[in-house]
Amino acid sequence: MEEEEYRALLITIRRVGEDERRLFLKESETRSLLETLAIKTIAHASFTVKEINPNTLLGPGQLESAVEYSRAYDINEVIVDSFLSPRQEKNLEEAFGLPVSDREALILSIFYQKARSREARLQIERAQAIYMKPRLTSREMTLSQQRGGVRGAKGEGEKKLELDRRKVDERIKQLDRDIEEIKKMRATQRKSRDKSGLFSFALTGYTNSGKSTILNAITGSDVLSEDKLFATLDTTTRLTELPNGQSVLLSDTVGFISNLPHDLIDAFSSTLDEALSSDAIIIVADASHPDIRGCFDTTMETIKKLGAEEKIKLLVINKMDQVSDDFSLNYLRSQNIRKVETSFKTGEGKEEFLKALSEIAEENYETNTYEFKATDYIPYTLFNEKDITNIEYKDYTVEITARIRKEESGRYSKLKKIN
Ligand SMILES: Nc1nc2c(ncn2[C@@H]2O[C@H](COP(=O)(O)OP(=O)(O)OP(=O)(O)O)[C@@H](O)[C@H]2O)c(=O)[nH]1
Ligand SMILES: [Mg+2]
Repeated sequence: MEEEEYRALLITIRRVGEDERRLFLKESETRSLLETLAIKTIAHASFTVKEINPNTLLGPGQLESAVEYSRAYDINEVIVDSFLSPRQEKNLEEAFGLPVSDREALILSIFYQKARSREARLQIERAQAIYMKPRLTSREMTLSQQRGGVRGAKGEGEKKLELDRRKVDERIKQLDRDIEEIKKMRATQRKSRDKSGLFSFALTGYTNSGKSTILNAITGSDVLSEDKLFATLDTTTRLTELPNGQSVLLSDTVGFISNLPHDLIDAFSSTLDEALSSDAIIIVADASHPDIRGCFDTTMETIKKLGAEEKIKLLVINKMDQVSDDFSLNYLRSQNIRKVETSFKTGEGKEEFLKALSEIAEENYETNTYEFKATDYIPYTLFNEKDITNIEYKDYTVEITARIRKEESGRYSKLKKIN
């Protein structure tokens, strides 16, 4: 059987006095989200509201014309480009006689489709469950069951949840336990990774900025990279050797988006924690994006929320082959962060990027010489063989010169440092 065509009416809300350009950018982003989900936007209605109606979002006259619209265009799903309360959603579904999805549902649905690893799947299922819970009591069974059939924006999650709140609670608890398990495993992995003493970088930034492309170009891995929002959700970490011979770790992370639902930030916090526990954060910005500033601000806010601001060490201004707006580009150029300008399409700036990584990693090392008694063997065991650059045996003492990580200098504090 052919898959049912998905014909959506997109409703956007304009607040009186809202910035026109911002609104336009927000709308085009929503269209990209819909494209990613392969949803056809058949009609688009935009309503200016003075005050949001707590019951129906739109005013009564506006709602009436929106419903007429949906009939005229033979729409089978309504998408509202805002966040709806469960009550608003229920009332709108009744008025339209159709499933209604909001921005959160769209993003959840994309995440659901793209999640690959078990952890990402558990996290997204948990976010869906939390999203659906307050919506289950108020919803009429008939509509929800119907929706199960439509490839609705809320996707499979709803079918799986079975419309019972108590079951949802149990499921959330189970998911929490499973996620906790994985977190423990990750922590163990991380410990062994830390022991390796390798310096690590996390690539972060707005969705579609080029993070996966950079990981692939540098490490020769083959993470999915495509011109869609949220192409990759999973954290991938690869070992790579920099031109100065130093081995470092580079991780790709889930992209950010403005108005990312809270549950989702929570949901992905363990994945993000993992990435942000890297030694340094690289922000990748897309110089061809129509809203450079908005993307950068969202990225900064999200990193701040995650408490990792101090780790930001490099801003990569990527897609320089496609710069659209020099004025906004200056916003990036004026940031007080070390910068490189690149195009990972043409290869421009790749060398500088690698050089920046070497220097950032290098800043975290120092080379010291320690002296200790020749009869004392314990100090030897403190050093990794590969870190030792020189050993001198004197009559009664030994002098070891080693390259150590600054943050680990405490380990050597009992030894006498002679330069
Ligand atoms: N023109 C141009 N396109 C680029 C450049 N770098 C990456 N792209 C393209 O931008 C799109 C997104 O790249 P990705 O690497 O998937 O971006 P991402 O940041 O990983 O995105 P998400 O995983 O969705 O968060 C792809 O179509 C890339 O081919 C560049 O320097 N110039
Ligand atoms: Mg990616």
